[in-house]
Amino acid sequence: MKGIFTALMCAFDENGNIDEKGLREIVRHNIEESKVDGLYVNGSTGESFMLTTEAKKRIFEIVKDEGGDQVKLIAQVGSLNIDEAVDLAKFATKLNYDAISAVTPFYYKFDFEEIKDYYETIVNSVDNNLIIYSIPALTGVNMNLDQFGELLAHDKIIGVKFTAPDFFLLERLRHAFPDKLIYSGFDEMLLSASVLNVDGAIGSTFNVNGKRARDIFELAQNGNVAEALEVQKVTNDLIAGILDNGLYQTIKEMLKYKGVHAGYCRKPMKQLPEEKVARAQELAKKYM
Ligand code: MN9
Repeated sequence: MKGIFTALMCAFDENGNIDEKGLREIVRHNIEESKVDGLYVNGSTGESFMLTTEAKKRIFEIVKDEGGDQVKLIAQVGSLNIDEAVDLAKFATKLNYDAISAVTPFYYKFDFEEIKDYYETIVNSVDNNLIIYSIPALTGVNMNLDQFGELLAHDKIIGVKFTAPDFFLLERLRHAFPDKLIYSGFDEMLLSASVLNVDGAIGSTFNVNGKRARDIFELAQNGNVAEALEVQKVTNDLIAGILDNGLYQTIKEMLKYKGVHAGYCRKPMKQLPEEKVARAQELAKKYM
């Protein structure tokens, strides 16, 4: 379960329906071109928090069918509706997903006892392992080292997708839990996380920049930090361009430029105006 995992995009048509052919092409592109070790399915990048349960299940099925035996698969099942989270965890486990993951419960400012109960309810409902998805900037949930420790004390809670710019906490976590899986979640900070000896990374930009991500991670692991920094610099020129132009829409337009039918983002995400589509195409031409 170590290595480079793409936070998988999903292709939607202009009405927001899953474009199955497009989704299959995105999976293939990640396996064949980005050459990643695994896929993180139905996370933020998959626009999962805007989808019905039925759509999430269909995506789990399609991705398993298309890529299942060639890469590791992690199913993000977190939801404010805990029954949905449990239902999805069971569904993905039945499909043989290698692990499940759940975002910290957000919006209602749950206390830690409630957060712990949420994770235990989900993980105890399945015969599978769980990776905590921590992304404080979007959820508003900040856990400290002791709280991570309380969750990670559970045998089946095997790791954390750490999407935060807090390298002090990341270092503390790494040293406190040498046997747990810690994944870097911000692609623009991959080198900084890699030198702290994370086990891998999960990122949206790996859909279009998977090889550079692997280079950064492996160069840093082998102590070639100066070389890794060169690759991170190019990567961050690309990521700055993507963020400036509209994150998910731009990645989709870049994929489309390469012949991958990545479709559109779901409302309320908006479509890119023509000049931004052109900008995305320039990025694809330059960096892919
Ligand atoms: O899964 C991603 N987070 C979100 C991790 O999309 C919210 C990252 O890969 C970022 O998209 C990326 C750009 O900031 O680092």
